Amino acid sequence: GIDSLIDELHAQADDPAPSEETPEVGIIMGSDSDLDVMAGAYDALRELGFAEQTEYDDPTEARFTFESYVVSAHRTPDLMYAYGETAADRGLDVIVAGAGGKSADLPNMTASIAYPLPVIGVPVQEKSVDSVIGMPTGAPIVAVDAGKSYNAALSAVQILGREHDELVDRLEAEHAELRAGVADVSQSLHD
Ligand code: RP5
Repeated sequence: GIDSLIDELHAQADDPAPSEETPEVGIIMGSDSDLDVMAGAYDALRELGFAEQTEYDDPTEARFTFESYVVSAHRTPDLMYAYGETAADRGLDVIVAGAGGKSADLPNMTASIAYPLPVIGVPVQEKSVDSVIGMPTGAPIVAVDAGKSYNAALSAVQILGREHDELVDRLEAEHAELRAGVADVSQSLHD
């Protein structure tokens, strides 16, 4: 249940695993109804060679991993607090947080609780944008446009790239493919 998950998060923060066994990226979302939109974040991470941590019995097999949880700011504020409060100590480097509706508070609250760990907010719908990005001075959040969870994950990997040259190489390779794709489309206009 929620209480045992909260206990588990605190236990991991108090006695963290070696960094090669902990996920770099945490994906959280307010409801499983956000999954369709948040799937873009999983896609981006997988394309860049990340694996979901739960897929591994031996977590050191995957060089880079992510974890994901449903955490509701309104239904489980205690879990949101525990997740944000323990994130850095548990070994996360960056959080991608999505929420929908007009009270899309999970990204902005998590950003404040986990500060100074970076949180990239994903408004699941257009009507969620103001709630995600409307933060007071001194309480920052980085956010993408509505639905752009793919870009949120790319930004998370850009942040990780400052510490891992390998990820910069992967981002550059992905970008080179995009460039080539534009050239192909452009050429096809003249075929
Ligand atoms: C938000 O409320 C969630 O992020 C979700 O987008 C929305 C509705 O949730 P459900 O009622 O579909 O679970 O906090």
